Amino acid sequence: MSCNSCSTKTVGLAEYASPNALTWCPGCGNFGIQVALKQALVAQGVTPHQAMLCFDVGCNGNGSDKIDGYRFHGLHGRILPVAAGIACANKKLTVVAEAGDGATFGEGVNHFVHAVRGNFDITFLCHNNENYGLTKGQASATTREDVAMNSNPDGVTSTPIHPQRLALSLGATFSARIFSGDIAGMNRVFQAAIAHKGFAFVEILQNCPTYNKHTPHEWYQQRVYNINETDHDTSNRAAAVAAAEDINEKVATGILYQDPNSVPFMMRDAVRKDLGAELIDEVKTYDITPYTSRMR
Ligand SMILES: Cc1ncc(C[n+]2csc(CCOP(=O)(O)OP(=O)(O)O)c2C)c(N)n1
Repeated sequence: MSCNSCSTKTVGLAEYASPNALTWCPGCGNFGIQVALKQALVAQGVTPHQAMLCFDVGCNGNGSDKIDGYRFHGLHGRILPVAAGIACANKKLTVVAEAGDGATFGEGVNHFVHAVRGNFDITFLCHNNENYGLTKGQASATTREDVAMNSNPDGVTSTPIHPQRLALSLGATFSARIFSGDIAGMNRVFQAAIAHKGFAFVEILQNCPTYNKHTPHEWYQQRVYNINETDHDTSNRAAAVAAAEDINEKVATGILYQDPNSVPFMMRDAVRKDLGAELIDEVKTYDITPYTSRMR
């Protein structure tokens, strides 16, 4: 195993291995996502000591103890502020956050909005299986209209959130979409997201064989194509918005938009911009006894 101070050693997949058994349903998209994440971290030369993997609550979050490295398992919908705080405190870490569409566009939609605006230096993998998987198939904010779910047996009546439209309208500096059945594609996009300076939003179109019967693995397989193999200009936000629109017939995957001049949150702060020190280097010990003694 290599570490921050002995970076000459190369990292291997085995370093991210965990002895804990995976518990996802057979055929779940989470298996491929986890494999691709490990591959991308290794390809980027990120050791488990240099990675901070942050998990939300949900089926996706049940991967938190099935991979090695520094990990944090947060509350439902709340992983982005935790990950943002970590990225601000120690810029040397590669911070990856994972959450479901329920957490991201339901409970935590406010955090998503401000994480994009802040351009915190995080890779955010949003597992969009278009339902609340862990709690057994309720409709989420991305479940399509009229689709019947366990919470809505007569079909969803609310207008779904379109993740790419939302992210790009908020000024995302990196917005990508990829299919959980495409491990090579995920590896490629995850690597670009990890290397990006700022908030890298990766929406993963994830199949859920147990509760999402409307867009199964084969449905995506027949519709997705790699937009990065076309003449799409990833630095053109309007082109990205147009390319992202279709989620029904021909679904563009790959990097839709990337701002090549993205400046992450901590580098935008004039006070800290030229400081070599990290916030964690400035942590001091304070004697708070005088303040607490009155409480006795
Ligand atoms: C604030 C809050 N609301 C609801 C729950 C209950 N809950 C736990 S997991 C979950 C579903 C998770 O769905 P999603 O975020 O889409 O992730 P998935 O399981 O599909 O990967 C819910 C509703 C909770 N733990 N906390």
